[in-house]
Amino acid sequence: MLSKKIEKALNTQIELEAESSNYYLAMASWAESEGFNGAAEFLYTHSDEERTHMIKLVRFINERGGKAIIPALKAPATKFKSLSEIFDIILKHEILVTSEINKVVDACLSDKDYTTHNFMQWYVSEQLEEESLAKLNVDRLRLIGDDKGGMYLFDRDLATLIPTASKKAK
Ligand code: OFO
Repeated sequence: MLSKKIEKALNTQIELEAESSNYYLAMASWAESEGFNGAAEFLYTHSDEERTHMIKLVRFINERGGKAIIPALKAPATKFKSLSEIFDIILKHEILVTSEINKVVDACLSDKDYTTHNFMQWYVSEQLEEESLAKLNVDRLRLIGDDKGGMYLFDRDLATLIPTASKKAK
């Protein structure tokens, strides 16, 4: 059975995952409308992946006798300056998500909730992958700078960098 404290922490995490999904969906839509088709593909997949992270939490809370709360979300930005801006935002956002996940893990330990602690380990390793992928893209974009040919190749190659974690989450 979940304690109220852990239930609340997990529900906060649901909100963050839902926000991530919405945010990346807005970025995907912007990229598609700007003709960055590789980036759009990557971001649509990323958005779906965040949704699976959210659902995994919803089901865990309910299975353990708690009540998952599906949150209202504020509208994400609709305009972005560039792919560089998008990947800078993603990296910052994923660093924030990692620190929030660490807080949940801390709460599990102080509550001696080893079942939830074990469940959260999936998120801990997932964040490692998400942060390193976001950093890889930020670094590549910094090298490309304003080079249009480089940007074309970056966008094209993004479709091959689609994270595999969405499969693992199911
Ligand atoms: Fe759910 O991993 Fe990103 O936010």
